[in-house]
Amino acid sequence: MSLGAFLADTRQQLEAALANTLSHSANPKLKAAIHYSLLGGGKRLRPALVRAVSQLIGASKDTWLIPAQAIEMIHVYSLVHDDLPAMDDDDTRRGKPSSHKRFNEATAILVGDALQAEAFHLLANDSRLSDQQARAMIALLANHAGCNGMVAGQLFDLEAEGKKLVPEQLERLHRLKTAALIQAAVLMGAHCLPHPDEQLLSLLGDYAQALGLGFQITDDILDATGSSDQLGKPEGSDDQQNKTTYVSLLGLSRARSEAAEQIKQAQQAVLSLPNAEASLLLQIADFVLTRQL
Ligand code: GRG
Repeated sequence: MSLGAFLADTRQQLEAALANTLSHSANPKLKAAIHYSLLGGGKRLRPALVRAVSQLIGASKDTWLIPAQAIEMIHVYSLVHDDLPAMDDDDTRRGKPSSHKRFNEATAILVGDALQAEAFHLLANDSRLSDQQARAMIALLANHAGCNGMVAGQLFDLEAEGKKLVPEQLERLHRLKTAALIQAAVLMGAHCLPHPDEQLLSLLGDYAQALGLGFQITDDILDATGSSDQLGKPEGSDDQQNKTTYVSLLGLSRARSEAAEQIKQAQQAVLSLPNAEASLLLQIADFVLTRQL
């Protein structure tokens, strides 16, 4: 299957599963607001990573779907909260009004809260996962999303507004804010098999860290060079918020080389894997570098 077909098929299966999962919400307004936020586009990169890794290690066919939904829920909660006036204050996301613009701030906060709870609820209740697998995935996701991952990075990001960061500070911020969740996606994919090999986990962890940083540097380049129509959010928003980015720190040309370097490192980490399915991980890495949104 080509990467394009793989991504399209992953998106279709994921969205069908998410639509089904959402049908149980008790509050119609909450349900509508979650539906709007969760099913309104997006590349579905993290679910694709869960599936690609689960295929690579030969996990049974549909095991990826629950962790894929869970990680996308955490990702979408972070986008909804990130767009709020108290955070990045963005009016558009994925080419549409942000959730707090379409509904209101309180509803957008609650959408994020509900998605976070739902992600862990899904993992705790799936009969395809053994208790041990569910526990491993819950611990992984909580760790990478929370105090030692994305939330910690988000606060570093907010604290950095108007300050000039040095490269080490910028890297720490993005390893937490962006790369940690990408790493969680890859490692949850590995836990689709009941007892993943430690050496494999280590290689995949290296792949994901470099991929996550490459993803963020590319995001900074797109923010500086893309149009808002293309991005589905205002272009140049990092600049307007007076944030240090890889582009402001290194310049466009060196930022491009650094993104390419990280993607090369990600690919090298999985080149030693004996399985032809690793080619999907190599192609996803190329996609992260060459994407236009
Ligand atoms: C609010 C706890 C909390 C965290 C927010 C993810 C995040 C942290 C902020 C989003 C701001 C941002 C532009 C981060 C850079 C990298 C990133 C996560 C971009 C968005 O991810 P994509 O490109 O989005 O995968 P789609 O819409 O394709 O799912």
